[in-house]
Amino acid sequence: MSEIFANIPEIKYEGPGSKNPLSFRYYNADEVIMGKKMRDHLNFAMAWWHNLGANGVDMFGRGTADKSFGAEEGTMAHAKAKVDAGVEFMKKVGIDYYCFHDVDLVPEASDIKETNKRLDDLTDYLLEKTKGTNIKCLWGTANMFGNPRFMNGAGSTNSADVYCFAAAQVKKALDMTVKLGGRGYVFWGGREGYETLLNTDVKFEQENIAQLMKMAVEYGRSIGFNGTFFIEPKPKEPMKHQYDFDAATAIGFLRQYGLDKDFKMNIEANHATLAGHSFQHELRISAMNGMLGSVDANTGDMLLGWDTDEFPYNIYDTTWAMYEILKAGGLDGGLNFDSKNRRPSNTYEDMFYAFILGMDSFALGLRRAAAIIEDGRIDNFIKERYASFNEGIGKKIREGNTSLAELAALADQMGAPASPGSGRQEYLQSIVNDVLFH
Ligand code: XUL
Ligand code: CO
Repeated sequence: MSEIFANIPEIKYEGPGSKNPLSFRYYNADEVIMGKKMRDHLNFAMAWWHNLGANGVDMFGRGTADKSFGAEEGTMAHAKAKVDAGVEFMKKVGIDYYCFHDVDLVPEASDIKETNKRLDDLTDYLLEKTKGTNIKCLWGTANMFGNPRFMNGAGSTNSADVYCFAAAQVKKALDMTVKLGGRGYVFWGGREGYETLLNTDVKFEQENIAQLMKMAVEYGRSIGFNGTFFIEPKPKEPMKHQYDFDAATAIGFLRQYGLDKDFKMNIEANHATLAGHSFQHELRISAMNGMLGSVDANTGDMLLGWDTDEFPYNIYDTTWAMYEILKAGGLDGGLNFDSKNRRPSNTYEDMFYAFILGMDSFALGLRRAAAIIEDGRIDNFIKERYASFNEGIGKKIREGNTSLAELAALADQMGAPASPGSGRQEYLQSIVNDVLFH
């Protein structure tokens, strides 16, 4: 069969000095960093919806990129052409995983039975095309936000009939995730939130979402899904207020409803910044709760207030993300590029440049994060900073072996505490720059 990306070769590692635009400067898949191959630290994945679907359409204009791949859009022939393009693309950039929503794979029919038949066909075709390769699913999900039936939410809908359709889609998406060898299953609460409390019972809606997730766990485990369920927090867009605002909110929800053993977080960089946090903050909050599961690797534009889903470029961000991931001992999932080309970057070559940028940015981040950890100055400083809790009354506080009365008596004796010491932020930042750029 003829190539779709005919003028693009396999992208190879050529090292930092290379001027070849179709090469990696930092991503060397089989190179070992801190005891593990780069490919296994990073587990890069392609988001089916952006790379094979997004054509640059926005609120003000039509698409600029041709993603027909030689077939008529909206047909099963096109759905299969996307598989051909996706598999060729993944082989050429050297990534082993993809992520999908049900309706990214096939055009949705008006009857769900017909949609499911199309999904069966398409997943058969996808398995056939990836046979003999390492390419498989990282995670699957159901799109429960695009179809008008979900206008009032999916798990959070006011309509029991619509809730049935949400359940049916989750069931089918779980079947497909298992069929395609997926390591995870994602719930991104696209329309799970509200516009106004004048028509909304928040507690009722959250209980129903939890119930849908419980049924998903029960069903998933019953069909042999041993992977991790993920919640992908996002504070807003499309809803004014979304229930999975950020990692802390989503973790509290999971614990409240007894879902915390089966679920972890899928942290998206652009969602973190929409919530007024840094990417690193969201990763840290997830990791310290034992719930860092997977990552949607992208970046927002700090001058814009919406989800721009850009390819990662900022090495400080990727370094601190990889620092958190290394410290957490890795991910159950991987780094899914939930990222899309800018509208004017509309050629096939641009799709490759985008992945080269994203993969190299995270590969460089991994190298520099390992260097920061191996350098040790930052970690030692943090350890030292809390040293007053290593012995004496500090130790008793940590062990829960004291009381307000004992501590107050000590404060009386002291009169005033010694200075807690400088935070040394500027000194620490200069160490970071030294490790990053020397
Ligand atoms: C939307 C978003 C989704 C999820 C999967 O902002 O990030 O594409 O990643 O539903
Ligand atoms: Co995402």
